[in-house]
This record gives sequence, structure tokens and C-alpha cells, in this order.
Amino acid sequence: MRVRDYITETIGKHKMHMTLIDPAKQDPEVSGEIAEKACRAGTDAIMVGGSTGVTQENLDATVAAIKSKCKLPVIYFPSGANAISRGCDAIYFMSFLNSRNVRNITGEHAKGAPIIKKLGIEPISMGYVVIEPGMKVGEVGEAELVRRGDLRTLVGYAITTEFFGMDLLYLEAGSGAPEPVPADMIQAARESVEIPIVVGGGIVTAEQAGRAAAAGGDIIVTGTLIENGGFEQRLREIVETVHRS
Ligand code: 1GP
Repeated sequence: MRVRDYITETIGKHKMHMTLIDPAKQDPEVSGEIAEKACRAGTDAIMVGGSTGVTQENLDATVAAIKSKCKLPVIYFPSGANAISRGCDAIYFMSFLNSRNVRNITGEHAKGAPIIKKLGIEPISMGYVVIEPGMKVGEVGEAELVRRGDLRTLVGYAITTEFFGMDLLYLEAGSGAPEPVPADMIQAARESVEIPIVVGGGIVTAEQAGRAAAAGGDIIVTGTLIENGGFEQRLREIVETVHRS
């Protein structure tokens, strides 16, 4: 089954949780163990990527380790065309809509697209919008950050994503953000478009995950949470809350 169909089918039943694993943050074997635990906690898919330090080598080894430990779809969440995983089930073909650098909007894409096509990896198109504080991805992605509370600008990007015919809209506060994307911003995006909305950045509790889902997020992403040991119970609570929303 194509990953896009898996997402559509799953969202038809319940809201989804995805676990983001950064290949630059730990050894591939450890990433495999994290994926195994996340899988047991009920997460719906594994995303692999990071803003800095992702190489072809650590990406390939990480994806292979994850695939050996977990049967869920693995989606590459790229930061550029410098590394492209052949082992992933799909790739987010994402345009960083509020970057000031055309490289992040379409430039890396033009370099990567022929390779993705040749390798036969499923692309899932996505409009990626970074909201304050933006953290590392806001900085390295040269974002003109959407200010917290600036609903008008956010809705503009949301509708742009839909008009471009993209599959998904990603609302990102930045990995490790002290506060996630505000609920009123998620709600404003939800009311303006029909496409599924992904929300990530700064979500570490079930309450925050539940709020993001209740406001209109269809896919809730957590990354940083799994970088420290003993995350399983917390992750299970987050996943259950998202599935119940
Ligand atoms: C980052 O949205 C993801 O791209 C996840 O963020 O690491 O804060 O969970 P966290």
C-alpha cells in the first residue's frame, strides 16, 4: 500500500501520531531500538530526518536499523538533496514556504526530484510552514517566521498549500520549541483548508498533543521526547490521547 493511502485510510479511522527520529542524534542501532519502543507504544509511522548533520551514511544506516526493528511505514523528512534515503517507504517532498532562500522552496527539490523518481521512492507533497520560535530549522532554513498569533499570514500559507495541490500542510514550531504551535493557529488553518494538517515542535505531553489534535491537527509529531531514555510511558499516553481525539 502506498504510504499516502495508508495515511488517508488511518486518518479516516483516527488521528495519527508520528515519531520523528534524527539520524544525527544517536547511533543507528539506538535509533532502531527507539523505533521498536515507539512502535510498541502505538505510534502510526516513523519519520526520519533532522535540520543538521544528516549524511547519506547515517541516514541509510538509521533507516536500515529502523526497518529491521519495526514494520511501520518509514518516511524521510529531508533537509535537502544532499542525502536521499533509498530504504524509506516514502519521502515528504516538502516546500519550506516561508523560507527566504529559494533553495528551500524549490531549489533542492529540482536537484532531488530526478533522483527520487529514478529510485522509485513515493513522494508525498507537503507545504512546510515554520512558526515562532522556529528553533534550529527556522535558523538554518532562513525562515521569515510566522509570528505567534498572526492568523492571517498563517491562513495565507495554508490556502497556498492547498491551492498548490499539496497532500499535506505541516505547521512547525521547531524541534525542541518551549511551546508548541498555538491552538488558535491550528484551528485557523483547519477552518481554511480541507487537506490533512501535521503539527509538530515542542509537543512533549499528552495534554499538548490532545490540544493540537482537538484544534484540528490530523497528524501529531513528536521527536525530542524520544531522545532521552524512559520515554515509553509518556509516548504511550500521547499516542492514546491523539487516537482518542
Ligand atoms: C520537528 O516537529 C518536529 O520537526 C518535532 O519536534 O522535536 O520538538 O518534538 P520536537
